[in-house]
Amino acid sequence: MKTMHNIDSYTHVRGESLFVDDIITRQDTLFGLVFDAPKAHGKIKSVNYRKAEALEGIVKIFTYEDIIGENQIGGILPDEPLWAEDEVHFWGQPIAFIVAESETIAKKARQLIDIEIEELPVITTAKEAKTKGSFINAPRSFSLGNTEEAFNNCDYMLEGETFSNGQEHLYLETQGCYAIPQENGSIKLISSTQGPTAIQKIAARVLGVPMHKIEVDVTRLGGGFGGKEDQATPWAVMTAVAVQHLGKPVKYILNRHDDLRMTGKRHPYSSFFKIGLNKELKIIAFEAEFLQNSGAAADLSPAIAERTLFHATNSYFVPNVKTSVYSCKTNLPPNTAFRGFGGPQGMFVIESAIAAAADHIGVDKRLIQEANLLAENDEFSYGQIATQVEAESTWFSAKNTFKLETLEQEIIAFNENNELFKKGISLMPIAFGISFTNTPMNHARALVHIYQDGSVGVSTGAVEMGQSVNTKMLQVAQDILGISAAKVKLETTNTTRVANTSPSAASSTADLNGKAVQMACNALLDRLTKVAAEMIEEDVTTITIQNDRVHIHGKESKLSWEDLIAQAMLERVALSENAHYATPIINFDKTKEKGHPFAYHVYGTAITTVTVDCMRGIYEIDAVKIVHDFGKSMNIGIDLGQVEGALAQGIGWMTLEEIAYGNDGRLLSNALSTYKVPDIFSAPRMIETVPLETAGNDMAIFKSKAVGEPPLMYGIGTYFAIQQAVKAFNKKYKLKFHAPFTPEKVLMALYEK
Ligand code: LUZ
Ligand code: MOS
Repeated sequence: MKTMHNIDSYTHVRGESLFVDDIITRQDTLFGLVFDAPKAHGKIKSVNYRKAEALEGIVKIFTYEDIIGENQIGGILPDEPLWAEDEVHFWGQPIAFIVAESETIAKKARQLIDIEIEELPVITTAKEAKTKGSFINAPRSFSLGNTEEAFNNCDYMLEGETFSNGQEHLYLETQGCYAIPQENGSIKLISSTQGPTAIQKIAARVLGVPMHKIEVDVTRLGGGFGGKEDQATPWAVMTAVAVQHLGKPVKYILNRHDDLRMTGKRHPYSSFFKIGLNKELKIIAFEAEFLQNSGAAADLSPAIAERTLFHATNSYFVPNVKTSVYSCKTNLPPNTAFRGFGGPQGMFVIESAIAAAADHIGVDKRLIQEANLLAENDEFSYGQIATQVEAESTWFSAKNTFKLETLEQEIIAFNENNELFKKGISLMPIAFGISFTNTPMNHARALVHIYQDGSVGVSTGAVEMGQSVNTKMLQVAQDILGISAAKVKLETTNTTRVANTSPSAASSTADLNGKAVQMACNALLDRLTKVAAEMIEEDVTTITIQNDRVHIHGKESKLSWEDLIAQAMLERVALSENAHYATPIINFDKTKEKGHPFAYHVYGTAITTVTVDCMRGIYEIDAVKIVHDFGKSMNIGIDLGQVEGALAQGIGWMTLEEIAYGNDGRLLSNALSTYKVPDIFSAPRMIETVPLETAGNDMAIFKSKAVGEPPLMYGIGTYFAIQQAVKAFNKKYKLKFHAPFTPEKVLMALYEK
């Protein structure tokens, strides 16, 4: 299997990599700071900026009244102002933008702004929003077969309720943008965004200028995780408005507190399930109702709700399914994309339903899981027929490779011999659909230049956010052109070089942009082999390029890459190529809620073992052992890194990370002292990932399957392993499905009567 270091490693380690706040600023740069709502819901009676404006060094305080275009930043639905007008809908909602000669002055000014708000009732939970009929849009519903009839023929039927909390992205680099005026009213925005085109489009709308006046440039992000798919936009647009008025560069980098308070997170979900099984443990019917806590505006919530439905049956085949999802409007910051995009929330519910059923019937959870794994040609509830399914293969391979029965026996023995420590084990299979669920978003472009000295510059719509997509793009160019890595440079992601891009998201960035790079390089290669054929008087079909040299019948010739390029230049052959890729086959009909939305699925199975300290309620994750379907990995080092990172993030979501808002809508978990993320001590003591041997899938770049999001859901296994250990200590514990399973909750469960 191939591997190659992340091409950013060298500059990262030396502290030389450039992030937004590292860009050398112009001398006349001004600094921005948001003034945001100090209440979660209310009418703005008055805002008094006089004292703030009087401060020395304050240049201007911008409000909605300064907007020349539209005060509207909504992506999917037009329901979110850039700056509040007469009402606020969440604590932290931007109201004004202070621009000053320094950040310190802006901070002082912020404290001098007086605001009077007439408070309105605050909704913080999805359940309350549903009761009050507060929704973002109409609910969606998927169905297959007939659940009502099927429930009549079940031997077992269970109903239950689950909750999974939100999750803070905690990208190391906070949100921010540096905006620089150009000639004739053009503005360049250097932003930490997953979606450069989203910023260009929304900035143009708010400023009331054509998109060609706005250039967005992205070098790399210090992490995104979905938090910068839509929510990098407001800060960039604010700096752009300021530049439009002031004609000077404006920079705004959020400090951590402001970032935590003002940005949305993973959506908390309250869900209800009903599951029916027969004596053979086959799941005959499954119903679920998902209440998504969307926050105060749509943001990406409708798309995230949709993905919850797509993943509601995880990697199982269920013949009768009925699921619905409500995007509930609350007074929290608009919740947003987060690795998995609603999929993990859906999968947690069916895993909970299976756990509840197993407990009721008195069998191991894994027997029900195993009896229902998806097989070739099974139909998903949304109509796609499953092909190249690896649900059973990864499951049984994990069982065998990691000797599941031995592990189980060890756990039984350990639990018999220990009073105050108990172990638990769980299996967690995953199936994750690859493609934006919104079919029109599945496209990308690449622009490849071969310079006359033979060096190559590659531009794509992909944003590097630490996931190493640029390394993969470089590998594609290098592989197709047959040249060494040192000859290829990845350029910044810039809207003037690659336009109309989809965000780097949905685990699809390497596939979409990689296919475009592949197409561009193949077109160049075609032209170059013709030039070479003439130069060495050989038939073009015999010619390849490998290791920086032209080869004839696979044998090295005297003609070097450099000489070939020099000759192509003399012959006036085009050495640049722009290619466009759009995923074939995929489709989805929202009126029927049926189609074939995914290019393919990624599968895998994780076995998690944990030890619970039954005196204290704390726990350790002993090991997570995974068989994962990478297809044919084009860079196994990077892909294994993605699995481990995603797993840790999934474990954090399921165990430690507890977002808390007060009833007044104020974020309580507003610092790392009150919001715990996994560190080295809470990570599994051992992670072992074994790639499944498969043929790979042609819709994946070089048959190397998407890897960004799917492994996050292995973390769900931790919840059920802990639950099993708790049950081993306290037989009276009634299973609850309320994530995260924090040590406090574990302690209460251990001593529940
Ligand atoms: N973003 C998006 C995503 O806009 N559509 C998607 O389907 C998606 N899926 C996962 C992550 N981000
Ligand atoms: Mo995402 S959750 O921005 O792929």
